Parts: sequence; structure tokens; C-alpha cells
Amino acid sequence: MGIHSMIQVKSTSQEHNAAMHHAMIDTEMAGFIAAESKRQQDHIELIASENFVSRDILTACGSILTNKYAEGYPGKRYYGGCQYVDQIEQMAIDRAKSLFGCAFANVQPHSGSQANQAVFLALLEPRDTILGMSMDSGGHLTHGAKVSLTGKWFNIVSYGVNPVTHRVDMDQVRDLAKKHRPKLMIVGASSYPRILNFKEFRDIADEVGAFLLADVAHISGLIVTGHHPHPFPHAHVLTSTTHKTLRGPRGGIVLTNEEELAKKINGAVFPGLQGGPLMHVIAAKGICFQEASTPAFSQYIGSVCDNAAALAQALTQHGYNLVSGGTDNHLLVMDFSGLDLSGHAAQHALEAVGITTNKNGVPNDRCSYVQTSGLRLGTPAITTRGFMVPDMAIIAQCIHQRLSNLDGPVDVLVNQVEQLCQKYPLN
Ligand code: DSN
Repeated sequence: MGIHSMIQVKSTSQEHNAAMHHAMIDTEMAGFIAAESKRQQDHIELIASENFVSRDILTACGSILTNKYAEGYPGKRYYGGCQYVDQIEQMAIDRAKSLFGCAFANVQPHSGSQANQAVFLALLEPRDTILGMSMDSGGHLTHGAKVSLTGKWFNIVSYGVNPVTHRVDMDQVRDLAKKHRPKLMIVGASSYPRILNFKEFRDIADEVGAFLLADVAHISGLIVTGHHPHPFPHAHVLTSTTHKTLRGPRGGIVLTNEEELAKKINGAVFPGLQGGPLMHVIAAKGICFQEASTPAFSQYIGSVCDNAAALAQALTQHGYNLVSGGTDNHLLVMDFSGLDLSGHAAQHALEAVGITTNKNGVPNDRCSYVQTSGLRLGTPAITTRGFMVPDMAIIAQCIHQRLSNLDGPVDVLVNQVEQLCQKYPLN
């Protein structure tokens, strides 16, 4: 059986498992889903925020729960027929509290952005001051980017990283906090490869009377398995997505230990920002929290970090600069500053050989957000497939071959990437 026919068989089986329990009548849409399924099977997925969910989670996401409206909270709904979804949501809440070791969980936010917006609505008034990390240092859109609601409706002050070490500049954070007296400080990032010091942030927040929000969307899987320090008891509020290192369905959560804040957060999520919660996704979140509490998951996150460290080391050996010189977590950012290469060009060149990444700003980036001088890589998805440390040298070699010859032929590399993927089929 040749390479292509083998891939065909595996893709067909994945399509069946993932989406084709029922042969779809809408064959046009089914065709797109099948094509995406094959892309996921045949490509090396290095987008740091993506992952592959379990079949239980996929089943819950595609279940009849999508039919049910349940505005409100367990036991206090605005619709009838909620006896089963009440139990589902309560179980998801209880599992989230147990996993993160906290007193309160809201599992309804549709995304990480909406989880953050709920915190803003609960704790702030329009034009209040937020101190968050700038995007080129690794912060998220919702931490104050001008184009986001946060940037438009609040007074934003941004901190960055030390220009040499690329670590959060805590002196700058303290100086800015004292000068601007924010009502809310945000610690958390989308492309920061190092450990965050929640206690130091809380000390500064206490000095200026600010709330501290830990947005741990990227590192929540590391936190619940002890591979990164825990935001509690330092953060007043924690937000996260459930689909990155936590390996659940797409969605958000808000957690706290403070009763007064809990009430405000519940009111902010519903009816403040959202109507009907997505009960199929909430069931899948509950499954995710259970899976993430197992020893197997802890071992998986250990391998995610080992793979990231190995990939960072291999790329460094090929001569590439990395933001902060390496990684302590699941992601790394290649820094092309000073080279005749943009993140945009690198992303597209790698995509042509089946390696999926995303362009990313680097600290004090001179390029626009469209071009960027960096490329973010992460290992959560490939580790779920089973990729191991020795494979990281092969991936780094493929990346180097492609980036050092952008106009070169792609066939040999495409073949190599496909063969590597076949070694670790998605199921
Ligand atoms: N889009 C997410 C990421 O890729 O990190 C952040 O929202």
C-alpha cells in the first residue's frame, strides 16, 4: 500500500470517528469537514493553542445537548425541561472546582475572551484603568489591545518584558501600577514562554488596591498538573480557555475563591453577556476536567514540556534565536529580528510543506502585526498524537530546511512530514 492510499484509509477512519456517525445529507459541507479532517491527519500541528480532543469530548460536542436552551444556572433556569442539563452543568462545575482547588466556577463562557469580558463587567466601570501585558511582549488581545473592546472602553496601561532577558519586567509593573493605580491588573499571556510569578503580581496589586486577574488560558493544563505554579491563592479571579493545554472543547471558564466576586461573575456571564449556555460544550468541559485530573494527563503535560524544550534546543542548534532564549512551558517563539524573513513568510513557507504554525510579534517588534518578526510554535497537539523527544530534532530539521530555502522544491519535505504523521495517526 503506497503512502497516499495508507493516508486515505486512516483519514477515512478518522472522519468516521470524528464526524461521520451519520452520513451527512449536506454533502458539500461534509466534503469540507472531510478535507479538514485529512489536513489534521497529515500535517504537523504546531499552533500552541490547538489540541486534539478525546472521542468522549467529541461525542459530547456533537450530541443532542445542542438542542437545549437553559438560560440561568442549575436549579434556577428560565426554561422547563432542564432536569438533566442541570445535573450536567453542576457536575462540570464541581469537577472544575476540584481540578483547580477553588470554591467557585462558572463554566458557561463561550470563549476565553468572553470569560475575560465577564470579569471586566463584574469588576469595572467604563474608563477604569487596566494594567496588562502588551501584545508584542506576549499579552492577549483582551488585555488591552486598541482594537479590542478592552482597548476601546477602558484606560489601558501596558507593561512589557526586559529587552534582554525577555522576562516580565516586574520593576516596570510596580512603577506603572504605582503611577496609574489600576483597578485591575492582568497576569497571563498568549505567547510568553517562561514562568509567571503570581505572588509578585499579587503583592503589587495589594500595594495599589487592584484586583488581580490571572488569565491562564495557555498554561491551565500545566497548572493543574503542577508543571507551572498555581495562581491561587494569589489571584482574585482566574480565567482560562478549556481547549488549549487543558485539551477540552472550545470554551472558557471563570474561577474564584471569593464569594462576593462569585456572585458578580455569575451575573456578568448571565444575564450580563450571554443568553443560553452551550450545554453540549459544558458537558464536554465536564469530561475534560475529569480527564485532566488523571495521572495519564499529568504524564502527557510532562511530555508536552519535554518536547517543547527539545524543539527549542534543536532550533537553537540550527542557529535560530528564540524569544527569552528558550522555554519553560509548552511554547516557544522564533525571533527573526535582523533577518530577511518575516513571521508571515515563514508561516506560509512551512504551511506549504504541511507544518502549521502562526506568525507572532516579538518584544519591541519593528514589523507590523500583519508581517511580524516571529513565529510561535507549541507542542500540545503533536504530543497528544504521540510525538516524542527524538521527533523534535526531525521537526526542527524540516523547519530549518524550509526556512533556509524558501523557494526550494517542497516534495521531499511534504513526504517527510506525511511519513512522520503516519507514525502517529490520530484516532
Ligand atoms: N487565539 C489564542 C491563541 O492562539 O493563543 C488566543 O486567544
